[in-house]
Amino acid sequence: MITLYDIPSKAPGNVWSPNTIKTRMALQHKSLPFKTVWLEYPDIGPTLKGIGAEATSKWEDGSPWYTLPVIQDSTTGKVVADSWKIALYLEDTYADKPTLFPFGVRAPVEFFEAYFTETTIRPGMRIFMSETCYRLNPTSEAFFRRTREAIYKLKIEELAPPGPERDAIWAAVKGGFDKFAPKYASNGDGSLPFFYGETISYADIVVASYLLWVKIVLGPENPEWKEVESWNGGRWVKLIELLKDYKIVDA
Ligand SMILES: N[C@@H](CCC(=O)N[C@@H](CS)C(=O)NCC(=O)O)C(=O)O
Repeated sequence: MITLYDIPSKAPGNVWSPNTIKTRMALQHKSLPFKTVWLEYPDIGPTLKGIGAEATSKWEDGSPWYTLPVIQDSTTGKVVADSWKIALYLEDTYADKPTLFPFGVRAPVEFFEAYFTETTIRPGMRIFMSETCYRLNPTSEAFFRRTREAIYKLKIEELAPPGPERDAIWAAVKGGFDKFAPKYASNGDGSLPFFYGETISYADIVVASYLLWVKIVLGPENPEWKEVESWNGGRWVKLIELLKDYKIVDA
């Protein structure tokens, strides 16, 4: 059995993190059953150190920065950190299951993820970070607030206050999606929904995971999310709909 470590929230079903949603969807694409262990932010480092997970980055002071998702696979005894490394691990370890990387190639998907996040997500980080903070449970919220305020050198409330500053951030996010959408749709006659046309791959899981993050932290009825739904001919709602069988919330 695979154990997925994830971060809970006040959102229905707990799930919100784009990186752990990628792993949730990847596990389901491969039809691999898993169970979730929920960790509030302050417990991530100590717990992961305890199970021998690798840190994925470093804090400014050089100390290890532990992040989720992490999976622990009781069949192989392996502990894997980082959503991309987990996708590769699942692909290699469970090669007989449906592939996350059609044609056996990973590089196009790795480049795709980097391009997608840089173009569409990075411009909106101030909005997404503040909205994430408001959705976390109190102990996580306090940790997230302290660490992110230190990084941005601003109060969370100052990251994307309503008004012209926030409108400009949204305009940049929309500009990013307008640039990205025609490239994503450049297979066939432009109507095919996935990176590989009609075939779901890890690339589509990445896009859907970030969209679900935005939808969850804003809330499905939020006017800003409703705007996203209308962008690029409704392509993003359709994508989420096409991946709806990959249930991101535990049964
Ligand atoms: N490159 C990592 C990034 C993971 C990441 O940033 N995870 C966030 C949640 S979305 C986290 O666990 N942060 C813990 C912290 O900031 O202390 C991956 O793709 O898994």
